[in-house]
Amino acid sequence: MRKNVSAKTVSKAVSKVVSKITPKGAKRGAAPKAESKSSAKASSGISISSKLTLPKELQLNMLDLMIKSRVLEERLIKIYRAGESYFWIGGPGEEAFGVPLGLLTHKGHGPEYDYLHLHYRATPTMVALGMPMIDSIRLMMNRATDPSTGGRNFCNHYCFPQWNVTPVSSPIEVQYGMALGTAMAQRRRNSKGITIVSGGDAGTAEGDFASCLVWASRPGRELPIFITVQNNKWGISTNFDSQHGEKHIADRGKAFGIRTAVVNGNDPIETYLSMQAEMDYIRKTGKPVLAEFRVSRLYGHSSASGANREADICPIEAFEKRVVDAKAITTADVKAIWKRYEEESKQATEQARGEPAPARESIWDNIYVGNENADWRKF
Ligand SMILES: Cc1ncc(C[n+]2csc(CCOP(=O)(O)OP(=O)(O)O)c2C)c(N)n1
Ligand SMILES: [Mg+2]
Repeated sequence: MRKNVSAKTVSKAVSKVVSKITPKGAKRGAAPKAESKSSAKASSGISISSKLTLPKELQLNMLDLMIKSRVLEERLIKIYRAGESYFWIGGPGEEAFGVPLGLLTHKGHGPEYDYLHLHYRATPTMVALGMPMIDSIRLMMNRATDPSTGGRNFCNHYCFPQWNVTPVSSPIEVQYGMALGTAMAQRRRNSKGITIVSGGDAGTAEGDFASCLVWASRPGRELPIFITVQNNKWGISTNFDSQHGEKHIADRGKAFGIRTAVVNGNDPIETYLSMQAEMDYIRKTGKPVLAEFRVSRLYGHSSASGANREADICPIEAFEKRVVDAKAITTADVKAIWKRYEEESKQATEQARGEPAPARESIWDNIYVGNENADWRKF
């Protein structure tokens, strides 16, 4: 597949792009440098310090979507606290990763477009793809109107087949195995689309992750798959440093000949540029990339651990400061964005409150294809 592009041409082009976006003195694939004096320390140890840049409109669009996603997630937490939902888990702290991913995805239905195999912290990506706030709230409040699951699954388990967003799975890491399937279909058809898979650092201990590396990199049968890991340095309450002998999770790709990158996922500009280069490489060569994005986890693991704000670096605060300092926007205008989305989230909650819960009869809907064998009582 994609035989018209020689490996040499691609690697030349990519190194050109990479040298353009890599700050002086920094090595591609190396961890971002320690933060500047002015930036706050965090448990993730990753702050915004790069001098990279993007067009002003794109930066403001990213900021807007990051705020929208955060307001939405904080609304979901409030809904949980008000006793109007059972459980919360989500993506605050991953906005600088998720928003660029959504913006760079070729959105559509079928193998000519990108497939997304996401995990439960993917709200920023879904918001950037264009998911209305209310569709997340409907899922959170288990309404029949929830387009992802008809009110049957718990929050952030999105499923948007019209955008190739495959169902988020509660068992972690299985998406790395499933993603191989869409990548194989795309390879077979020599299609323009690529497959994107995301998940957490702790989950990479599972066999599905290793299977993904093996099957993505078979010589002569490489797959067009963007394997991403959001490393927040936690797996519930187990910390990264007590579990990983390797310095970077991405380094594991090297043993398979997979191209790798380690990216400051708290910096939306570095993330955007790096993703763009990696996704271009996959589209051109049909080969995989394993990229690790260092991110924050701002409200703990989930409502199971209290969902309280923690002292990790906030990628939005840092980005806001940067665009305001660059005079791309005023503080007052940023505040107005927060307010507008706050209002939208309240109205959406109000609307979802008035919508029906799933009917009893719908319990077997969407379980297996065409309900075949769905009802165990008929076995
Ligand atoms: C197969 C499986 N094992 C265990 C769990 C319980 N569990 C839910 S989230 C989680 C931690 C995942 O950590 P990580 O992969 O780093 O993702 P993060 O939550 O930090 O984004 C675990 C162990 C699960 N859902 N599925
Ligand atoms: Mg983690």
